[in-house]
Amino acid sequence: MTQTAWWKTSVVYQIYPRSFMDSNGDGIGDIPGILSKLDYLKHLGIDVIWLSPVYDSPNDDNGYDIRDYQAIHEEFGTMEDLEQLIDEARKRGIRIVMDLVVNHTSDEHAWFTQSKDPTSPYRDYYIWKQGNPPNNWGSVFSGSAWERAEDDWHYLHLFSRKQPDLNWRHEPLRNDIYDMMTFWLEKGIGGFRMDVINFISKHPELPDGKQDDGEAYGDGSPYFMNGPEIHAYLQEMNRNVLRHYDILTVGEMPGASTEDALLYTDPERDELNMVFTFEHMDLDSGPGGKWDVKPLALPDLKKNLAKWQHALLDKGWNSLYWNNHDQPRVVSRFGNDQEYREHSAKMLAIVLHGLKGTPYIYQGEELGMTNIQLPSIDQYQDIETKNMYNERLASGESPESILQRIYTKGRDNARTPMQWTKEGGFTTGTPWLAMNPNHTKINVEESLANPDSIFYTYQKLIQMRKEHAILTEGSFELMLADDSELFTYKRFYQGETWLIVANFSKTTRTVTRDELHMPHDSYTQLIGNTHVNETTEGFQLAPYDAFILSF
Ligand code: TEU
Ligand code: CA
Repeated sequence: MTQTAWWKTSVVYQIYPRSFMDSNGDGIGDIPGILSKLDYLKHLGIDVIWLSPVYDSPNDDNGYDIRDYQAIHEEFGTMEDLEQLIDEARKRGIRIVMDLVVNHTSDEHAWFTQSKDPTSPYRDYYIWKQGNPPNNWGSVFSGSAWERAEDDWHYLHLFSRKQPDLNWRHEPLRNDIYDMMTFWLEKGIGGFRMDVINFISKHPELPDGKQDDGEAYGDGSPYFMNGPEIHAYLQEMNRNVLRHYDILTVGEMPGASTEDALLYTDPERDELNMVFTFEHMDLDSGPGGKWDVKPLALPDLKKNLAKWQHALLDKGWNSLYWNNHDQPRVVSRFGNDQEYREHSAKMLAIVLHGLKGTPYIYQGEELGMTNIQLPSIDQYQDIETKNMYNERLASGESPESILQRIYTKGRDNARTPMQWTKEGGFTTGTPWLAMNPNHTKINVEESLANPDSIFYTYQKLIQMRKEHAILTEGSFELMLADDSELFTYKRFYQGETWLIVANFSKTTRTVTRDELHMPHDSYTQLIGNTHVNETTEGFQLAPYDAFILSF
């Protein structure tokens, strides 16, 4: 038997550097700040840090618009700081995975400034079209996906106009990207998280997308998501770069189905280790997209996660996540951030970490950090949020109504500074984005002091993944798929069965052994946010109770 790959038994912790820890009082998190918190992360027990972009950037999209791939943003520190971070992390058994943003650059990247000249050798590094915009595509961040640069030329930008899309059909561009990746791998990093990597292959004819009545733009996604050359590019990247290193690779892939994911992650195809699916993140949106907010129906979530578990059970691999820097805080979203905040945060942790795959924790998730409600749009920083606000305001929607959408789905919910102490502890200055006022109660200091805190549930779940092969290897079966309150499933490995039971509701529930197809013998409780309570009626579940039993 071959040894299980290290990235299958690892737990990843995502750091959004701007919001993690500020070392010099300018209100912006930085690399020395991260260095000062490595022991905290070691104590939590994580194996890998995924660092959101720290590269030189004009910050139109907080670093996802890169001006220089081989330089560190001066707000974050220096290349020496980053090398020290890699070193100090390694000493603690932690690897650093870097964000790789190569669907687009900043419009201030030297490739793009040169590319504006039609005779430049860099012209074909981007997607330029003469005349009117060649199609009706809209940008993810509102408005057209085409920007007029000079005279009658337009360039494609699927995100902001300061994020022009790279032209992956052009081989010299691909080779430059591979060289840049090698530069980072030679520094000893542990891999890449690849930003919207399934967007890099555009349909060569750039056809119009479907445009609904009353919509200003069409939906180009069928022509740029999982496009015609995507597997060829990833296989080439693998041959040229990835396979020469023992690394973790995860592709961020909106619009990837389980069938796509199997192609991306089947080890025999030599592409990536795993992908981030968006399907479970889209279940509380209506047909109008993420801002068309609707309540989650629990069976949808269970069935979707189960579908992904089954699709990648024998071949390929799943990533597991509730949160990242683009998503609202899960305890506010799928849990209860009021009276059951701690209880439901632990429940969410147990449900996710019981699954097969590599779990990702987003900074502050281990504290049960919550969404924020800022009174005015002026206090928000995120470009997606601000553009959406202006677009809807112009179309006649009231500020109050738009703010409600932002409170539920806005990306700044995830980006408020990390809450270290009851005073805040993130900065001695003014934070770049408001700190959540609940830092007086929800913070690291308090969590570490309380043996019953959410932090220690995460710590234990991480530890369990190291000790029990069933979590990494075991098969999966969803129970009670249509129950709208309970999330229960089983894992099986070498004669052992684990039963994960969670009550996703404020209702008190009973569930019987028969309903759970559970033998009538003894069991051990491995973890929980409560002591399992079985009566002659069955298991008694208080609101948001969750536990794992083995038998
Ligand atoms: O996000 C990809 C993406 O598709 C986003 O539009 C995501 O769906 C959106 O934030 C949800 O509203 C990646 C990064 O994670 C994000 O931070 C960047 O803004 C984006 O790419 C562009 O680089
Ligand atoms: Ca700073």
